[in-house]
Amino acid sequence: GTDTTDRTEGYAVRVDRTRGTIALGGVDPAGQYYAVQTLRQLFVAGPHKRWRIAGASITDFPTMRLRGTIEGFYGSPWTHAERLDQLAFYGDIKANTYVYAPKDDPYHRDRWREPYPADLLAQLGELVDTATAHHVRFTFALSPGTSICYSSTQDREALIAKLQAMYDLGVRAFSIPLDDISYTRWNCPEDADVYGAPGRAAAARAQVDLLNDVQQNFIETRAGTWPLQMVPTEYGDLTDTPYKQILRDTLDPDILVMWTGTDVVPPSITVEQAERASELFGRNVFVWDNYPVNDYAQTAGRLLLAPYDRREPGLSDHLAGIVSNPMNQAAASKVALFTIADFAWNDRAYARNASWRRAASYLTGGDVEGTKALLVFCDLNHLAPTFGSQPWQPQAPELAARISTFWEAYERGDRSAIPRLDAYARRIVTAPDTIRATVTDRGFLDDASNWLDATELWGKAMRAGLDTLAAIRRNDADAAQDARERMEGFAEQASQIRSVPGENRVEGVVRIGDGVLDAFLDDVAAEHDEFLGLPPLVNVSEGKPATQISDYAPAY
Ligand code: LOG
Repeated sequence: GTDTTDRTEGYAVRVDRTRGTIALGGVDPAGQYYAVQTLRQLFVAGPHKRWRIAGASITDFPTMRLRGTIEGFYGSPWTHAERLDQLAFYGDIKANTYVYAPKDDPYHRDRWREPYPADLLAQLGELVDTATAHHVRFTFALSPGTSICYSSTQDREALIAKLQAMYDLGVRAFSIPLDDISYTRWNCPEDADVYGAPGRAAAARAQVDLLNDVQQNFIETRAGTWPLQMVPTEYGDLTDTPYKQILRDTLDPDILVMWTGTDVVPPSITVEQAERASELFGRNVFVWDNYPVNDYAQTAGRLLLAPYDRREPGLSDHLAGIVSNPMNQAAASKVALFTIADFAWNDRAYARNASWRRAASYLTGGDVEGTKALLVFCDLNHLAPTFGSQPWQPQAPELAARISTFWEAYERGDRSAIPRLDAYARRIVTAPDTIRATVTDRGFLDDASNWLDATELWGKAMRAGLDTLAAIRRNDADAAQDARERMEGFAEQASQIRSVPGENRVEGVVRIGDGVLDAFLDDVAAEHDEFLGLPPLVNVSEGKPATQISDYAPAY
């Protein structure tokens, strides 16, 4: 028999090959829906256009209650079509939450008091219905913090009216984010009379007053609603402060509090940190994970395509859930989102590489060559920056490992070194065409277009670099010179490709395998210089890292 489960959103599937039967059962409507999603994954294409399925016995349920995304970035908000596509995707990956909080929707933040015009309201209504159809909770967020007068009845009424309009559309989950606002000055003189001189403790009192009011007099008096969510102004640290004390002691215990980890973009999240955050806020925190968001300076010119990582198994015991803040490019975010949904579903069973492969396979509709090509491409876009200079995920780990193996073999005089790395360089060159032929998601191809173009050129530069080394080994000076010029030509062309205006919030030269692939080309150039009898260049910048050509001088 197949075990059943009583866990929320749980389900069981049994495929009995001898009897020729398939049985599905869900604890609740979401569980039934997830049983079908899993069943779809079990079918594989067989010969003669027939589908095949193996025997299976599955009992499954999510470890985290809330899983999904928060569209919470700065810069170009997702389009209506992108949002509809995302909501369907969340159903496929068993994510149940979408928080609508785009910083640059004026009606969400800057002009929060103003009602949505009819056309935008109609679109939001369509999102709500689509979300519901995929068992996703459309969560409407309103961010009044830049201008609200907490003690003003008029402002409270404007806020409730805005939420009510969304309730009337069918929204049953709400959030009041108070991130990225000043909490050491008031927006109106009256707040000083009611809550005291401006400061962090007074800000906490004012925020709690507003949020408890919304929870008790809006949420609790409307049928079918979920508990209110909020983002504290102190969302990214573990320091106890009067602000956090007041939240923990006086914020209605039903209200969910978000937390981004120990930084805005944390290098990791441990169980101990989550436990501490939950202690500080007096409830299991709801993680807003700033990955793969690419709206800050360090992400200029980047797509972030690494799998979710360095979030410790066991987090599910201390969190209300995890939502990802994705990239301005919705479809390109799917690689990361697929893996984040995996982690949130079952953190203890999460395996980053397996999840990454399945994400690539999903995007190519199971095409084997396409999946491999996509993983080569994702490896070249693996770097995940933090707000500091140190990335939390390294660039191109697969390529870096192959290059370091290559140099060892090359120095040893191993004749297979060049052809072996060249085979991988050829995969880099052909990956873009293969991806364009196999990835079924048009949005992904659009989002990634410039990165695909750059990948082909960097791959060609790498192959020309390997030609340079092969010519050096043959002592063929003309061929070496010619290959080096081709290498530099391709690299130069690749360096001209920039991000699409209006997409990456911080525009820049498209980054592909940077620090790894370009470093390889530099090393090839150095080998060639040596072959020509030119003196090697040394860093003369007095011990500091060399950052410009003038930091280098020939060593005589
Ligand atoms: C913003 C967020 C932004 C992110 C990354 C939170 C809670 N708020 O520093 O809107 O996308 O950083 O730049 C943020 O993370 N503030």
